[in-house]
Amino acid sequence: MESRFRFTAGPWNVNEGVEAFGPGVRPEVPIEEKFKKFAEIGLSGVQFHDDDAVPDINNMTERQIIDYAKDMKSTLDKYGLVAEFVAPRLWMDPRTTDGGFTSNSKEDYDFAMWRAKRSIDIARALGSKNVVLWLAREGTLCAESKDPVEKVGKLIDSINEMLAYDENIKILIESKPNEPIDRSYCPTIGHVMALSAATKDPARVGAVLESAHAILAGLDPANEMAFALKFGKLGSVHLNDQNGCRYDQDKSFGAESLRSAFNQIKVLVDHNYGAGGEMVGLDVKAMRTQHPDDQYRHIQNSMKVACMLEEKVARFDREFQARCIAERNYEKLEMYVMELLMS
Ligand code: GLO
Ligand code: MG
Repeated sequence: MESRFRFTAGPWNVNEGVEAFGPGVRPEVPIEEKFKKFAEIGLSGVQFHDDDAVPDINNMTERQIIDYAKDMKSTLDKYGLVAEFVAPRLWMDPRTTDGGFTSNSKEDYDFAMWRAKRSIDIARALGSKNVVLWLAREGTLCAESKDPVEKVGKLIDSINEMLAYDENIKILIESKPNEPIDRSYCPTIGHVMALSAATKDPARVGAVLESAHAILAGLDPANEMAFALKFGKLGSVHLNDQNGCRYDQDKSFGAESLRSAFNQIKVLVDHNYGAGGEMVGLDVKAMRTQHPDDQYRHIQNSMKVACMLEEKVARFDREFQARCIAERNYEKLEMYVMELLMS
């Protein structure tokens, strides 16, 4: 399918189906097989956690980590894929149980900074300028366990340290209001913009907006994208969908609300998203019921919906819209959108 966008996904988007109430139901797929399939279905790149790229990262020297990442880059090259970003996985290791940058333990904080710097090294080796911070456990389960003012300061200090470590790297913060913690210190794009402005080099600190995370925060994904776009700070998007305020679902893009999906694509198209090299991540999860022999379908479906919506955006009648606006006849405009989506 034709698209103005370059799509990506992470190795974690093809998984065994482990969840809180049951174990994996699909066999593990080797990373190279995922790359091969990603290329076949039309993705342009891969998103990485640091330990997706370098699985044994904790037991390797800094030199070994870089060399391993360079080999991973050769594997990517083989399939014509690029690395979109590297994200330190600061939520699995026992040393990140209380968070990384906002942990109450000094040793654990140091471990988080070590992983953040290794992520920068890995990004460089993979040929990417982006490090994504999904601040998974930066917040609280017990509100009284941390001083929120001090911890927001710690987030800013940590980002400053990363910016100082490499003068070319860009930090993209992925906002999310909750899960796995109860209350996050960086729940929305507005918070990301404020954090960015407070760092030593705001031009190098942007945002990743994930549709489901905006919905979990009770916000509109397209307007969250728009907010970051206005500040020139939308560095990536994670398109997916979510059925209201329940556990984080990472449903296929558009599967719950086509009109919301349409408006996300519309704001990206209208504001030339991608012109600066930004890519469109599909952070989607297959249903646990899905058989291993068709376990890329949720990614393919999401990409197909995005492309079909691009086509709807191209057909969106701007003159008709202008007339409706002039008449202040928004009922007419709304019905036009419904008909466009259903035609
Ligand atoms: C989880 C996040 C997660 C991140 C990924 C990259 O809710 O969406 O999938 O996007 O770890 O940082
Ligand atoms: Mg995400």
